[in-house]
Amino acid sequence: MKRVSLTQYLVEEQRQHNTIPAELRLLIEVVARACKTISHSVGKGALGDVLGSAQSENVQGEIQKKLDIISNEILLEANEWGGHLAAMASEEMETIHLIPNRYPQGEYMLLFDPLDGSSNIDVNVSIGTIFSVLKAPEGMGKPTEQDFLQPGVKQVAAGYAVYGPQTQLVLTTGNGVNCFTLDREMGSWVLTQRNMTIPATTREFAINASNARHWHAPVKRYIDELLAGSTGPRAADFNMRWIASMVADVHRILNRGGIFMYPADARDPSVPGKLRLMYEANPMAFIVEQAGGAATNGVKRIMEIQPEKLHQRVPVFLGSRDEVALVTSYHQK
Ligand code: AHM
Ligand code: MG
Repeated sequence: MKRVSLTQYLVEEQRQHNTIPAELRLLIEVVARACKTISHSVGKGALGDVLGSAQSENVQGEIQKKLDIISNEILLEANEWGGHLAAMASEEMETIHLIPNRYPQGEYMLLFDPLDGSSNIDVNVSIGTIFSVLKAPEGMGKPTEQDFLQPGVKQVAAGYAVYGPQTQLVLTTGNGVNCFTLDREMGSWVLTQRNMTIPATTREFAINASNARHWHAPVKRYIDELLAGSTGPRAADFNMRWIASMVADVHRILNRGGIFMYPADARDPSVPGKLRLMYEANPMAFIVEQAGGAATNGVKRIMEIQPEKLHQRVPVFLGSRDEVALVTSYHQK
């Protein structure tokens, strides 16, 4: 079979659909190259002295792991010089990162979670990088946090890399979802799955069930019905998976269907769920919708939420369309 590289795919997409201008192509290639470097560090583990905590906290008050910081640095450094970006934002940085004056400023804005699934780093379980690309607003001067606060429907590209048994890159530019596998010997990304699609129905769900006592009524009802199995109202047995790396859970759903949930719960009304809207939920929602799935916060489409803060959290229900519709309908009742 003829191998199609990431570069070739991007060039051909631009020729056929006009959706990936040269600057965006450069951006995607630079991010993909950074993910290659992160994958290399992840793969070294203890041999590269990259495991463990960094003795610092991020803006969300979470202890940072060494790899969180290393990955953040890799992405910043890789993306500063190309002239394709106006600014960047990251889970690991309190405010936005401007492009240094010595480099030209471009028209795109990049957001990322440099290393998602941090709790899995030290135990050799799949982790990933998530990214979202927006366009700078018309007539923007020096970029501010406000310029980033655009709803997910404005994303021009989104993707993630998953560092698992294989390193893969899943990408959308608004024309379907494609998956590239890193050829470690050649150092290149090779297109291995075209037009990934999520089946509308599923018998598999993902939620951290240790929070069950805090769930709100609609989530309780939905999960109780799934757990009741073939003798319950759903008249079917459901299987459960929870990796605690959103990237890995979403990757499974893209490959064989399923529903992923990280709901808000009764613990602290000022913290609606765990996942962040702008660099976790939105890019994943874009990918999932492009693969024929759905993504809501329980009430509305995630990508239509107007962000108010860079690090805003949001409840997440995403994956197979029929199940997302059902749990969303329980919230609306
Ligand atoms: P992180 O960005 O700090 O790694 O946190 C996000 C991760 C998601 O990947 C995952 O779905 C979730 O946190 C797991 O949370 P929990 O430990 O509560 O199960
Ligand atoms: Mg994360």
